[in-house]
Amino acid sequence: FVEHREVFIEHYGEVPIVKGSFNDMPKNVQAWVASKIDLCKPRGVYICDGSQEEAETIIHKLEERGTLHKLKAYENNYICKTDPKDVARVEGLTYIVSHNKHDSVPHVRPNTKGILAQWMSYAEAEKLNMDRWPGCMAGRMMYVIPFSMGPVGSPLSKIGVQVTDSNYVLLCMRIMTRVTPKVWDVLKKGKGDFVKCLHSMGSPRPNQRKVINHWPCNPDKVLILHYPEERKVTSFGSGYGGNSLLGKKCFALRIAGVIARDEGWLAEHMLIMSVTNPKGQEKFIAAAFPSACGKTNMALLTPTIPGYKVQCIGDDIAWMRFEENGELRGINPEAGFFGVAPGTNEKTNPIAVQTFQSNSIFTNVAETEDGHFFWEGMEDKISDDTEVVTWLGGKWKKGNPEKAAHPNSRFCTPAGQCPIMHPMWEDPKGVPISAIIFGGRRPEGVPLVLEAFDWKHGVMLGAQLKSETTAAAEFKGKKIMHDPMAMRPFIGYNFGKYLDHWLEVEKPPHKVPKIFHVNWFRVDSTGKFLWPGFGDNIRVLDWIMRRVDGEDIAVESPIGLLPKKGSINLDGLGEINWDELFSIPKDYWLADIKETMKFLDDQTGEDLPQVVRDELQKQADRINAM
Ligand code: GTP
Ligand code: SPV
Ligand code: MN
Repeated sequence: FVEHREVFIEHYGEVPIVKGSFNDMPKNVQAWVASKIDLCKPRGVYICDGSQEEAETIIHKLEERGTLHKLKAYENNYICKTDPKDVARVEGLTYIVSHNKHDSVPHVRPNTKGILAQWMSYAEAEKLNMDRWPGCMAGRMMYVIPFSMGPVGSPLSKIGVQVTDSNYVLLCMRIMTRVTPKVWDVLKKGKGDFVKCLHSMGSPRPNQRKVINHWPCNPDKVLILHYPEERKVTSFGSGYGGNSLLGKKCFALRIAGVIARDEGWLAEHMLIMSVTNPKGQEKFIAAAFPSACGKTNMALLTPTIPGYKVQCIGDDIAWMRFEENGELRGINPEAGFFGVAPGTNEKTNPIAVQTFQSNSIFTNVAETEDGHFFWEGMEDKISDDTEVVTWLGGKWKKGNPEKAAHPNSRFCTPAGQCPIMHPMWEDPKGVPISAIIFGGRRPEGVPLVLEAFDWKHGVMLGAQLKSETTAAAEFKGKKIMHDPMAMRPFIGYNFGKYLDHWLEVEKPPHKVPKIFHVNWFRVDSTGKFLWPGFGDNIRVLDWIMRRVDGEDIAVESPIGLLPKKGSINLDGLGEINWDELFSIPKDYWLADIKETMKFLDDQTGEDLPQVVRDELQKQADRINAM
């Protein structure tokens, strides 16, 4: 029987096409895949269809090999542990390649290391690639993954094809994007444009490096390159999330950001949610917080005050464009959540917990002896003598000071399983956005919420965004870092031009939303959070919605419009120190604005829009006059 089937197997040269049909792919995809077969020399090519059977076959194989481990307390939930050297995005090895350097990065001031994207020349990229790609898939299968960012065939959606030698990546891409051969038809009917996404773990057989946790990778040679001019990404050496699921940050933010600039729309690191108040009035809100600063939690928020309803459109990435009638409409280009596990529990985020009860992949979490996932924040779920196996494979019990799960451990779960997805979450037209929120982890000085005076001031507030570093990237320890627009790691072109683009969308007939800034993370002198956060953030959203409706509940301050005392519903919260939560210490803000002006001047030099410079100066003058 097997022999009989062999007859129907296509070949590309010597390389068998073990699944799918090479000839069914559009001609330009065939040509691109062929060139990658020639380059990477896999032992076979597997053209994916995204089906359930396909996933089951792969999962079964990975279970046998030990890469995946079934969590026996659930249906179809699996743990995957990576090589401990491959646990987060690597910003330092992520570059934009372009012919003209300043298409990609701003003119930084002399002796300044630019941190708003890194540029690499074509010549340098070619040299580094030659040392990596030839033969890098030897002995491995090459998976060809057709995917759509956004609903298949919708006018706002974009198509990608990822070639990878990682079947973990295939399984996660299948959750995070729409993987389907229908993509071929869309390409054949349309202009045929697709984003080329090439990925390899960089670990050909026989293995050159010891494989740890059945997770081949090549940490010494990680290199993530974006070629916006060619709508192309190449990612080598890492299998982890944002480094390897190329539809996500590489395509949907860095490459799409450039497409968005060219076509007049916005690709942002934002959640989109809907809030309905007790009067039945609904508003859609987009919010940009840096990595691991609360987007997933806010997008899935369970309101603590009665009568409010929250529904989710997306938790990480928003593509937004202005319609002819001036309305800003946004879609979530993704199909799943790749969310931070630690801190997620039935109290903080019950909706996420319901969502990942099945069909999910957990990376670098711990496991209890009875087959439940476990991580920091779930201590209530286990007893003192429950045995836990940590993400590193060690034995662990409650009270052990080590971390059971990696701080950047993640759940990968289908958005369609989330009980509060909005009925319009896959609507090709998107949803109308009436407020944009920026925020970060600011233990000191920054009030719970403020409103920008206008669009220009709001863009400046976004540009000055800062946050404490988290485990989502390679930075060690906690320090306050600039993360303008929550996009520092995800910018695909000159950040000064990016700010210009934001400023330019304010023109007739565009109705620009109000812009706000929030901070859930301010602490008191003992280090305790001043604000309970999570479900109680609905109280701040309620204030924001009332401001969008023009209610007279704000007072001017040097840094923006603050809530009038008592205008945020604090019913049932117990002790909240309003004055401390909203104080704006003059010394702090003077130092902060000075530092921010220097940062933006150093980092964007002559590319910083004059409007932003003026807004910073006006803010500094207001603070000085306090
Ligand atoms: P990425 O997926 O990395 O882009 O992150 P994200 O912005 O979606 O962050 P996420 O919602 O996953 O939150 C990250 C961490 O912040 C989790 O450990 C949460 O428990 C914590 N967190 C989220 N919201 C709040 C809040 O309102 N208050 C406090 N104190 N912590 C929060
Ligand atoms: C982030 O780091 O912002 C994430 C996770 O959402 S990753 O997909 O790894 O980028
Ligand atoms: Mn993110």
